[in-house]
Amino acid sequence: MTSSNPHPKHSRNIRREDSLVSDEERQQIFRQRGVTIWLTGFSGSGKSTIAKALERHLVSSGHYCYILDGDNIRHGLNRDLGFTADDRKENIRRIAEVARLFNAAGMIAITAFISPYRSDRDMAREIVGAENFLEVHVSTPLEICEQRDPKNLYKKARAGEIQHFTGISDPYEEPQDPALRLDTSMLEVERSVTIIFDLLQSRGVFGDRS
Ligand code: ADX
Repeated sequence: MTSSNPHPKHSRNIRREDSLVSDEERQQIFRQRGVTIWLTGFSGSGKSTIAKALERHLVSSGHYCYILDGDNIRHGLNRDLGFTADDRKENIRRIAEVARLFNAAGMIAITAFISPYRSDRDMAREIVGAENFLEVHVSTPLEICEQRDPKNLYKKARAGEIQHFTGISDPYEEPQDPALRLDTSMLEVERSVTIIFDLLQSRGVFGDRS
């Protein structure tokens, strides 16, 4: 137990095991580096749509990736969490830990969570590792997200039937320096995918293969 351990009670008498397989070996097998594409933005901004189209494109071009999506993860791993600031923080912490494991396994993780708090996204960057963390702000304006209202949630939030709804009765803190900003009211989905793919290439994620 070290004094820097924030949870000494739960984490006594454990220590990390090193793998006999190096990151470099995994990168050679997968011919890619495991990174996390962290999509953040309002509900209805287009995060899931971009994530799915990007996953389709990456897999079609022979890459390994997997989507972690708010609505899906909240049915399983994070089914015990709601939407208070503390619960959102724990939601993001667990997702970041999962993304880190995916990356360590050689997989590209695409995450689609509102992740409204800057401090939580900073925590995610720290957990994943800044060198592997690409923050993408899906910056579609709130008015457009509310017009789209694909799940009728904005209507319910306006009517007071949902509390703490991001953009209506809860804050969204915009990223100050994201790797990309994509406004889906201005960009076709395929254009957004190309922009992210080009970013991955420029960051050397695919080595010299693509
Ligand atoms: S986050 O804030 O913790 O990152 P997350 O992305 O997991 O949120 O989940 C957001 C999804 O949960 C929304 O797309 C919406 O479908 C649903 N939802 C239900 N209640 C709320 C709420 N109060 N605020 C935001 N989204 C909500």
